[in-house]
Amino acid sequence: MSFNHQEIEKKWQKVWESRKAGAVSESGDRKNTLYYLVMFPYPSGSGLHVGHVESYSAVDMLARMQRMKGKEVLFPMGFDAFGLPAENYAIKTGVHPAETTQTAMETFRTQLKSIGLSFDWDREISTADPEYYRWTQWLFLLFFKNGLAYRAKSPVNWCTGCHTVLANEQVLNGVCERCSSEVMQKELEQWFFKITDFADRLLDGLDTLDWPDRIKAMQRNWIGKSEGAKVAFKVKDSEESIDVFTTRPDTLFGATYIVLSPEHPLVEKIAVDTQLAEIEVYQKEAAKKSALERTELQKDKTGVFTGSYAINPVNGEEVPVWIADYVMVSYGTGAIMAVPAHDERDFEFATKYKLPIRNVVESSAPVKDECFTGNGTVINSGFLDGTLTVPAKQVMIDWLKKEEVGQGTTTYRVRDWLVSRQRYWGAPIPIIWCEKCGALPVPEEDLPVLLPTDVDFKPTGESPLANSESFHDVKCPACGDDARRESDTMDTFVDSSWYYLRYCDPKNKEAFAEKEKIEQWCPVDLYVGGAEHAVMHLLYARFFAYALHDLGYTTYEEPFLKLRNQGLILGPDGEKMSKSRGNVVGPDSVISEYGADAIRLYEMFLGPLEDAKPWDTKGIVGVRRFLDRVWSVQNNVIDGEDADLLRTLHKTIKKVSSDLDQLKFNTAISALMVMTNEMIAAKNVPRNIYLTFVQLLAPLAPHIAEEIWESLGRDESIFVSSWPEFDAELVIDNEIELAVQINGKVRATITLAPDADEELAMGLAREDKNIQKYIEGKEFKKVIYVAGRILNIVL
Ligand code: ANZ
Ligand code: ZN
Repeated sequence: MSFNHQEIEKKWQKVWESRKAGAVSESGDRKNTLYYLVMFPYPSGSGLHVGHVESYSAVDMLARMQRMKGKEVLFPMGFDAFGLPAENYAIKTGVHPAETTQTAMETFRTQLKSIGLSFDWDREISTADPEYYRWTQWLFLLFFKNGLAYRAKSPVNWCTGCHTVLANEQVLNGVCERCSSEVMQKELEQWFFKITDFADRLLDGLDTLDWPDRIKAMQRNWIGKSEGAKVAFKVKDSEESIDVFTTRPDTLFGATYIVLSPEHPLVEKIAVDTQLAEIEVYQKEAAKKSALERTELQKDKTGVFTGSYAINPVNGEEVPVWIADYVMVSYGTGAIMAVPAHDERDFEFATKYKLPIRNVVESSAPVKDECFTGNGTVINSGFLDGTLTVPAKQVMIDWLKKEEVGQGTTTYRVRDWLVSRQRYWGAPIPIIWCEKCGALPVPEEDLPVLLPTDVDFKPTGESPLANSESFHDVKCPACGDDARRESDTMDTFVDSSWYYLRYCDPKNKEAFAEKEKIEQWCPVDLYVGGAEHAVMHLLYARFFAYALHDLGYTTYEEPFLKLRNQGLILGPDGEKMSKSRGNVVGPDSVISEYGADAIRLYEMFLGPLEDAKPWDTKGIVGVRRFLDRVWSVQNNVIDGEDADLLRTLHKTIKKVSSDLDQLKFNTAISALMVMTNEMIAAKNVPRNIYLTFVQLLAPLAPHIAEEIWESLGRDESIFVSSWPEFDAELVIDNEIELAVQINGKVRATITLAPDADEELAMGLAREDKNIQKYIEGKEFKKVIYVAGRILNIVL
């Protein structure tokens, strides 16, 4: 017997919408609130995909259950609406991004509603809405006024396809993570956020979070803390001195040459005239290479001698200064002391250019390699001789400090976050440039700085906003002279770094969110989204949270206490879904054929939330059949009792509740399936048992649950009913398997009640053939029996 899902689902979606079923009461006790968040989607033209359905359904199920448990659950949805795809589409077709984004958001909204997700739709936000980006701009200015946003010239990543700079995080294996074009290094003036100020705290904070270990490890790596020393090498016959960063100050006596990165500002100052031409050619070549080509991928190290020498402070030795592109300008100090005997890169380089190699570490075990990178005893190193390398580091650091030629230091791999983009579809950076007064914040009352509509989007390398006169020309807010607006826009990751705060107070016109409302909900209790955001989004949002905390806007540092990543849903062929492979399954047709409840259950039933799992078209039929069976039980409802079913019910309550708490949706669904089979087998099902069962099903398959609930005469929504609790007595199993040991070794198992007495247990053991073999004719020394746990016969 089947039910008409189309009718039922539409009916309940309308009811929920008119009742504002996802809304929260703001007056609630903070202890009774939960904030459940899913990563908001980029409203792409192709609509919702099955991956969205997976994570949103999962969290919706939990939100619905928690509400039935009496919690106030904030569960909002919005759109990450700025970004390159809409802009690129506009370049191709001439349709304005605002228009395509609007259409896409409407499609998304309709699709999201069609799966019965209980979002609080009154809190919907769009990052491209001027009422939202006004506050993105305001936050930019807050950072600017507090020294956390600054403009600086530095070598940056330039995407040759997108014609814009990229953050380091957006460069994957040397190419643009979005368009896969080559990324070059360019020296440009750009806007940065001072994420490096927080590096240590962002690292330590990870220890407090319930996040997947893999994500934490990626963040730790990205932040990349390295402890070592800075050492100054005076340049011979010059006032200059070169600071190097090393993690091995214990090998300072083994430094036989110095390498500057080709971009190092000292290169021009210290190189001898005759070397300049060759150096310039080399610098140009290096600029064309990506960071990866210069480091990991580089097979053959190259470099040029500057013609100058530096003095090793520890022994007064003169060592040649080279430039080489295996040294990166933006790491450490952009200069190294090369210790070829103990560093592989230096070894390779020294071998090629016939530079001296001096062994200063002796390994306790015999080593064959000419280059020994491990720890051992320091040799050929004056006052360090005989010391083990690890303590020698500190001895050397103390010496450097005493001689005032160096100090211990910590370096991080993470760079400040480059936030400016030379593209159109983003929030304009709210700065005014005046020749006299410099960079000034747009006065607060003039926010938002609206995106002009009269611009040519074509990426030229310059920001499209620069060619809009109406936008560009402005008076200086300080002196009133002619000035110009900053024409770069912000990286869209800025928009998504604070959106969860706006949900707390989405209509506020005076502030990005009132502190009290933030307090009411934040930090987020559970955050679910794709693992691809491991570094960028999650690191940036954490930086925002720390900064806002320090500036007094919040009382917590970490924004997302618990994080889970949904696994990829693969195509039916087991490959990643992609248009080019033709294996993309869209949710719409599944919903119309089998229903929203079916797709929700089905995606959760595919496997554990965090695993990758292939779409299985046959599986959906099975899930739908399960719902039909649940539906059919209505016809067999009686007013009566059934002790066996009651026991099953209570075990199911226990299992479903604990599985959902642990995000084990697939096993919760299995338990419901098992119970359904029992109800069908029982023929007659007591009304209360069935109703309670339907309550358990409700968070997972909300439409059918509401419908059954109503048709059995309940007039309030099932979602205002209370989540069932199990009776501890009823979940105790009637019988268990108990291991029988002979002298501590398990020889058989017997089946009995968990509270059976020793006499019964021994009786059963004596009946067992296996046990009989062991005990025949023997005398028992001792019998150890703990009901429900163990029976051990000692002979
Ligand atoms: C001397 C030395 C001796 C080094 C030795 C290593 C082994 P991590 O651990 O990644 O922080 N280095 C420093 N700055 C660099 C730059 N801008 N580009 C490329 N390499 C750079 O690596 C730190 C080590 O990488 C530093 O310690 C330095 O080489 C090199 F037996 O100094 B070492
Ligand atoms: Zn001025």
